[in-house]
Amino acid sequence: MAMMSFEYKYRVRGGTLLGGDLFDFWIGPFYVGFFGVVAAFAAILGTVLCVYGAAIGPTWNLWQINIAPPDLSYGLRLAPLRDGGLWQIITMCATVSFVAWVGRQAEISRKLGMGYHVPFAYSVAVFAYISLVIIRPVLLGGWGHGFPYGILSHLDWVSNVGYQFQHFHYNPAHMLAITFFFTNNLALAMHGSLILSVTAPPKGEAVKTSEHENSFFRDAVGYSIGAIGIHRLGLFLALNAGFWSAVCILLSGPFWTRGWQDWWNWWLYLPIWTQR
Ligand code: UQ1
Repeated sequence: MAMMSFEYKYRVRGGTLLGGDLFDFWIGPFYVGFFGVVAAFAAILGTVLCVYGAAIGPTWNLWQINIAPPDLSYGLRLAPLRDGGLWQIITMCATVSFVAWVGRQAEISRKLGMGYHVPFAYSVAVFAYISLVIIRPVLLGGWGHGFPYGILSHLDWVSNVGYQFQHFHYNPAHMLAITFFFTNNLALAMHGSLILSVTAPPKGEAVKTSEHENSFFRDAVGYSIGAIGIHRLGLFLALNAGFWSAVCILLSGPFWTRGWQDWWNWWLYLPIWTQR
C-alpha cells in the first residue's frame, strides 16, 4: 500500500497509553497496539457468537435472525446462554470492542501529535449504544430492556418502545436530536456541494479557492462561516444529534413513564395561569 512520505517519519514507537512497546507495531497498513488487539479479539468473539446464536435459532433468513436479551424476569442477573445469555455476552463483546476502539483512536492521535477530536466524537456514538443496552436497562432494573440484535427485531423494538410512550415525537430531547440530525444533513449537503463546485472547474480552468466559497455564501445568505467554521459547525451538529438521541431514550422509562404528549402539561401548571 502506498504511504505518504510523512508516514515513515511518524511510524515510530511511543505515545501508547497501555501495553508500552509490546504491541507497538504495524501489520501491513494497520497499527496494532494493545487496544487494537483487544478490539479485534472482542469483535471477532462477538461476531462468532452472533453466528452461533443464528445457528441455534429457528431461521437463517438474514432479515429474521434475532438474538434477544433475557426475559425481564431475570432482572439484572446473568441468564442461560440460550435464554438471553448470548445477548449479554455479545453486548459485553461489543462494548469492550467499541471502548477499545476509542483507545486505539486516542493512541494513534497521540502518535501523530493530533488532537483527540476523533476519539471524542466516536465516544458520543459509543455513549448512545451503551445508553441503550447498559445504562437504561440498569436504570430500569432488567437486561430485558435492551434492544434485540436482529435486523427486523430491532426495528420492532424501536416501534414498540416508541408506542409505549404514545406520541414519542413529543419527547423534547427527541425533537432536539432530530433537529440536529436534519441540520447536520443540511450543513454537509451545503459543504459537500460547495467544495465539489469549486474543485471541479470546466476543463482547462483553475480550481477555485476559499475566496469563491466565502463569496458564494455572502452573496446567497449574507454570511460565510469560513473554512474552519463549517467543520466546527458540522462536528457540533453531529455530536449533538447523537448526544440528544441518547438523552431522549434515557429519559423514556427511567425518568418519564407516561405518554410524551403529557410532558407538555407543565405549561398548564405554570403559576401565571393560577386565579387568586
Ligand atoms: C461557508 O460559509 C463556508 O465557508 C467558506 C464553507 O466552507 C467551505 C462551507 O462549506 C459552507 C457550507 C458555508 C455556509 C455555511 C453557513 C452556516 C452560512
